[in-house]
Amino acid sequence: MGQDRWKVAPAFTFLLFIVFLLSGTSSAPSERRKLLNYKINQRHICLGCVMMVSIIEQLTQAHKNSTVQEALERLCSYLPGKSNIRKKVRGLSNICSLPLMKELCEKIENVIKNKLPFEDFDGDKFSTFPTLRGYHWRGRDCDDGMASVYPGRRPDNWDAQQDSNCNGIWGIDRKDGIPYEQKLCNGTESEGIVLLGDSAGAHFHIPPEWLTASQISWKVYSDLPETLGNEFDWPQFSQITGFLNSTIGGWTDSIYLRLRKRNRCNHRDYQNISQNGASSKGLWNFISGLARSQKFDKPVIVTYAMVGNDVCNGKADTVAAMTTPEQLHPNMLKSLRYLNSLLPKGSHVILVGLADGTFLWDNMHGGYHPLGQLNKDITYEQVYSFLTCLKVNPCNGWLSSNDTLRNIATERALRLSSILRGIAESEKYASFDLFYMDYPLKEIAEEWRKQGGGNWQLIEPVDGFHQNPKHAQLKLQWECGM
Ligand SMILES: *[C@@H]1O[C@H](CO)[C@@H](O)[C@H](O)[C@H]1NC(C)=O
Ligand SMILES: *[C@@H]1O[C@H](CO)[C@@H](O)[C@H](O)[C@H]1NC(C)=O
Ligand SMILES: *[C@@H]1O[C@H](CO)[C@@H](O)[C@H](O)[C@H]1NC(C)=O
Ligand SMILES: *[C@@H]1O[C@H](CO)[C@@H](O)[C@H](O)[C@H]1NC(C)=O
Ligand SMILES: CC(=O)N[C@H]1CO[C@H](CO)[C@@H](O)[C@@H]1O
Repeated sequence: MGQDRWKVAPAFTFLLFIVFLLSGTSSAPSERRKLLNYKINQRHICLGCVMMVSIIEQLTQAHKNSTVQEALERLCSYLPGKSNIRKKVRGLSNICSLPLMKELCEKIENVIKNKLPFEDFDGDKFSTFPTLRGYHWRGRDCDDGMASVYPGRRPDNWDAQQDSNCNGIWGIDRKDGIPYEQKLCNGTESEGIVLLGDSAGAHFHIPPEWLTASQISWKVYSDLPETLGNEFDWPQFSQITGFLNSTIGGWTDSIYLRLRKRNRCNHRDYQNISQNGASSKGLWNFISGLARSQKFDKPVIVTYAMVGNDVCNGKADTVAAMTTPEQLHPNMLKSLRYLNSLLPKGSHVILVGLADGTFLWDNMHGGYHPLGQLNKDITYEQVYSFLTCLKVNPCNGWLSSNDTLRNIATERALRLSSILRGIAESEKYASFDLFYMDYPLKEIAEEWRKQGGGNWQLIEPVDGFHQNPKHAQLKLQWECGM
């Protein structure tokens, strides 16, 4: 695809950033295209605007007290392309003009909706296209013209003629006339990996360089197109389904890569069905995105990891909006019954408990946000309360200076985790066995301390909320017992 359609302005970035922060609190069901129907309201525009002004201010200072106009010019010159939009931004004198910002947002929405279709020609849910929930999200299709060819399939006729499961193994060994797939894969218990998760699972990340004046340069925005296409998630680097070496810090290691290393027959057999803002309440709406056939496919390991949004929400009465144990229990049973009808026999399902979000406040509130690093003037405590004030705080319970409230959130998280544990202990299913594990935050922090790190380094700097790559890496090591 050409780069032309990506001549976008930074205003979008920040607005979209806000929209995605907000989507961290809603559990609206959405399909590929609906995912891109951003709801933009005055509050987000205002926050986007404040962030813009803040970046411009920093730029005027970092570049020898240049004027706002010069700073804006500079920001524009860092952006790819020479589109009208860029000209428009360049011509902006009143950067807080709400109607104009709104217009810009609508434009990008149209660009994404009309010109960037998800490409899946044979309708098997697997694609040869990376972003927009293509192969960065689930294994790359090796024949997008045939619905019976996709990763994870049990081989047709031992793949003597064609690679029906896209693992790169097919054909017949001339020496003995035995198909390679049969020789190499039969009896090896090859299996795939699926993640049903929230933004932590999808590996949510906004590069802090985008917001930190001293680091802004032309290079900094070069990832922008891909990042937008992936909804600010980086599943290709994530700890469950990651497969590409990271360009956002650290190297990639994932359960998928380990399964693949152990057995090359598992190549490409991964699916991430994660969504920013997902929770047990929304699970039912998107579990149907999972592509697996009891009849035709190999077993899978399914990890259910909704680690925050059952407690986190942006509602004013945040406690009332938290998932209750009485809601969680039937929701989970319904989803598990569905999985039982879908998953091939011999699969595994792992339920991960909720993370304890008091970690966020305890470790972040006094530190400086990237927007405030230049002048040492914006702390996370201020950012959190600003977000609350604008009604876009992704987690009113934990990102709050009210410790009674933070404790209520933690108690609820513990209750919900214990429901998950109880289900894993008592329910039995024919297609899979069921396990529970706590979210190992304490163990991760402990390990990181041993390596000389500080807890705050385990949290995403831009939003002060999500886990970062270091965190994910330590978590994987802990889960894999090394
Ligand atoms: C910018 O101007 C302020 C006051 O006019 C001055 O204190 C500061 O040192 C200047 N910064 C730079 C980078 O020139
Ligand atoms: C595949 O392996 C199973 C057991 O490991 C064996 O019973 C079966 O005969 C094998 N099939 C072929 C076609 O090699
Ligand atoms: C990532 O890079 C490291 C070091 O260059 C290499 O050893 C590793 O195999 C790479 N991993 C992937 C998934 O490409
Ligand atoms: C803190 O939160 C609790 C629980 O929601 C609430 O009852 C209390 O009034 C709050 N305290 C303050 C100072 O806002
Ligand atoms: C390609 C892909 O994985 N698509 C699915 C990912 O998950 C969402 C729900 O979160 C589904 O709507 C997509 O179809």
